[in-house]
Amino acid sequence: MFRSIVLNKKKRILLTTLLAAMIAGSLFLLYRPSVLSTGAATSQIRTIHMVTGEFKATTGDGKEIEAYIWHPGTVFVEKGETVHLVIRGVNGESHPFFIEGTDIKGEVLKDRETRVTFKAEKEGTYRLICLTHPDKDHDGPMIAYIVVD
Ligand SMILES: [Cu+2]
Repeated sequence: MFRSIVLNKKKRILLTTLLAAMIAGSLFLLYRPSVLSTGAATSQIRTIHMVTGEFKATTGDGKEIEAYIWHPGTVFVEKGETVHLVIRGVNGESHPFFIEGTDIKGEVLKDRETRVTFKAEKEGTYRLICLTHPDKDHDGPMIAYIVVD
């Protein structure tokens, strides 16, 4: 009699613990941030978010200098992997661009998102170049590097 009560108590604790773990696991799967579901380990197409930014400074003699940028400036993609690049325009009105070595081109406008699909079968570094700000003489260089490895 005494023995069966002890066993039942152990089972109850075990069952309660198991149930709590299952509920916690279910809640995590239901409410985890969507950022966690875009990892490379899944078979889904990965989305890489970028924005346009701007650096500004004044030189010692009072001259204002600036450079537009893609942020992040370097992204990493697996060879043969398809990714969506979603680029939001924050600084600058318009950034027409192309990706060197591909036929991908587009334009990023302020407060808009531009989406392109990128896939490279060849390893290497692909430059995402803004045609308006390609170098320092045109408020750049606004160039991001897509490293395919
Ligand atoms: Cu630009």
